[in-house]
Amino acid sequence: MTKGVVIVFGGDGFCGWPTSLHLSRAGYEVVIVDNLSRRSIEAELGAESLTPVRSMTERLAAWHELTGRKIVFRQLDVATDFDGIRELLSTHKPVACVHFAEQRAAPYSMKSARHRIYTVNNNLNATNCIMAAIVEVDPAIHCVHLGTMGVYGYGAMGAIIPEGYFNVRLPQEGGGYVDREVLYPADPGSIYHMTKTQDALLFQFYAKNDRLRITDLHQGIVWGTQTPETELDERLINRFDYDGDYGTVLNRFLMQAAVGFPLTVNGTGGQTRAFIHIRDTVNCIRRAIESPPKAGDKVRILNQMTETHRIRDLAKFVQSMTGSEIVNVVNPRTELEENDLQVANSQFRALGVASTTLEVGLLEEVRDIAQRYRHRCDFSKIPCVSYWSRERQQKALAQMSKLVAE
Ligand code: NAD
Ligand code: USQ
Repeated sequence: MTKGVVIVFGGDGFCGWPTSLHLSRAGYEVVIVDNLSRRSIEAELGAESLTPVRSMTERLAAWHELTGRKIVFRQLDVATDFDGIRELLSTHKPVACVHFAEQRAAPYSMKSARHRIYTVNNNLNATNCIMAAIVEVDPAIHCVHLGTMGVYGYGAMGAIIPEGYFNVRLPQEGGGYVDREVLYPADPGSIYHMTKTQDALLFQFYAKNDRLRITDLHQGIVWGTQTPETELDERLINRFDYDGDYGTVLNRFLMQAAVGFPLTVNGTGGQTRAFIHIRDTVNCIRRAIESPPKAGDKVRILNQMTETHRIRDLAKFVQSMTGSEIVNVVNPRTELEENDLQVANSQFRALGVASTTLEVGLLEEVRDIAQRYRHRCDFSKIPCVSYWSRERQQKALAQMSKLVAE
C-alpha cells in the first residue's frame, strides 16, 4: 500500500537522489523535481563527479527495471517557476516535500560577484516559492528542508550549540527581566551559508503566519557515496564531487589518497566540523517525514550530525589508512583556523537513526569508490581556486609559485 506522495525538490543531487530511492523503496510515491542546474554547473566548471552519474532517464528506467517502482520526474526551476510548483502540488497532492533545491557549495558561492548573486537569488527564491505555493495549495503539506550546521558559525566558544533555539533574558524598563526563546544567532561564513540563515527567517515567518509545518535539518558535512539503494546497480550510482568547489573535505581526502595527491589541509587544519554519512542522511529524512510537527508549531530544528572532527585529525586518520602525504595549503577561506565545536543533537538522536562512524565506513569508501573510479579524476580540478578575498588569493598564488620554483 502506498504511503502517499512525497515531492523531492533537488532530487537529482548528491543527497536528493539517494533520498528519492530510499523513500520509493519505503513505499512512498516519489516525484523528483529538479532543473538539473548541478549538471550545468558541472559543465561550467569542467569538473565531473568521480563516479559516472547517468542521465535522469537512465536512472529512473534502471530503478523501475530493478524494483518495479516508478518515480516521476519533472524538470522545473523552483526559484522562478512558481506556477509550475503550484500545479505540481495540486496535481500530486503530496503529504510532504523535501527541499534540497539550492546551490550548496560555499567556494562556488564565493567565486565572483556573479556567483554570489546567483546563489542568493536561487536559494532564497527557491525557498520562498515553495513556501508560498504550499500556502496556496494546502498548508498541511509538511516541508522538510536541508539546512546546515554552518548557520551557527564556527566561533571557538566552549559552549554547546543547541538545536536551533536558545533562551535569552532581556532587561525591562524599570527593572526586571523578560525571558524569550529566539533563533540561535546566525553567523554565516560564506554567501552560501548566509542563504541558509535567511531561509531560517523565511521558515520562522511561514510557520508563524501561515501555520506551515516545517522541519529544518541543520546538517553537517555529508560524506560517503552509496546507500543500499544506489548500490543495487551501477546505473543508480550516487555522485561523488571532488573538485575544489563542490568536493567536501572528507570525500576530497579519500579521493586524494586514492590518486596519490597530497591531502590538502586548509591552513593549520584546526577547523572542527560536524559530519554525517549519506546513509544516515536518507534515514533521518524519512523519519522526519514520518513524524511531522503540528500546524501552529514553531519550526522544528534538528542538528543532523553524528560526529565532529578537526580537519587535521581527519587528514591524519586517512593518512594512517593509506600512507598519503599531507600538505598545509594557504586557506582560501576567511574562517577561524582553530575552533571547537560542541553540538546538542538529542532530537536528531530521538529519530533513532543508526550512525555509520568514520572508523567503520571510511575503509569501505576508499576501497569501493575512490579506488574504483580513480581513473576518472582530473588532477587540474583538485586545487580550490575560489577565494574569500583578494588578499587570500595573493597569498595562495605566492605559495603556489614558491612550490613550483622548489
Ligand atoms: P547538490 O548540488 O548535489 O543537489 C542540489 C540539487 O538541487 C541539484 O540536483 C540541483 O540541480 C538542484 N537545484 C538547485 N537549484 C534548483 C532550482 N532552482 N530548481 C530546481 N532544482 C534546483 O547538493 P547536495 O549535496 O545534494 O545538497 C542538497 C541540500 O542539502 C542543499 O540544500 C545543501 O545545502 C544541503 N546540505 C548538503 C550537505 C553536503 O555535505 N552535501 C551538508 C549539509 C546540507
Ligand atoms: N577544507 C580543507 N581542505 C579541503 C577542503 C576543505 O581543509 O580540501 C576545510 C575547509 O577550509 C573548511 C572545512 O574543511 O574548514 C569544511 O569544508 P567543506 O568544503 O567540506 O564543507 P563546507 O564548505 O562547510 O560545506 C559543506 C557542504 C554544504 C553544507 C556544509 C555543512 O558543501 O552544503 O551546508 O558542508 S557545514 O559545514 O556543517 O556547514
